[in-house]
Amino acid sequence: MKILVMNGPNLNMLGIREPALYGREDYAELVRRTKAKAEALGVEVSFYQSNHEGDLVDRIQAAYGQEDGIVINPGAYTHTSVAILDAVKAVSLPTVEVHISDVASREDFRQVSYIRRACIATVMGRGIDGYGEALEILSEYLKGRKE
Ligand code: CA2
Repeated sequence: MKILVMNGPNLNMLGIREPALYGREDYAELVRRTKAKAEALGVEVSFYQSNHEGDLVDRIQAAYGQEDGIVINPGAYTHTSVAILDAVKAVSLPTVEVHISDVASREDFRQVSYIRRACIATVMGRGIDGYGEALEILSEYLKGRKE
């Protein structure tokens, strides 16, 4: 089972500021911890981070026929991007949305998620461990579909 773990703009800057919102761990630690969880689940993972909307769309399209599912934190594009929503719909791969912070209790504009309607689940407010939780949800879902 192959899962793509994607991160949008500014998530490469994790750990640099705003620890109260996003924790003290950096992006490298997010990758390390999520890889460890993937190994425990017996899932193959690849990682992709970009600050550019079109590059995120390209990577989602490239997952078609190559990966079985997607875990995605689109960063600020969560709240604006119809293009990323359409890409996820186009490839029709089961997708879990992740947010490090609890977006539901933040500014109004962060409570809008375009991608959510194309996702099987959303994990938020669990820090970087939320990516591992998302992997777990997705691998259970994919196993259920194969049985
Ligand atoms: O909570 C999340 O995971 C977010 O997707 C993170 C995005 C934010 O725009 C979303 O509303 C919620 C921000 C990414 C990280 O931004 C940083 C800001 C300061 C220092 C380091 C990273």
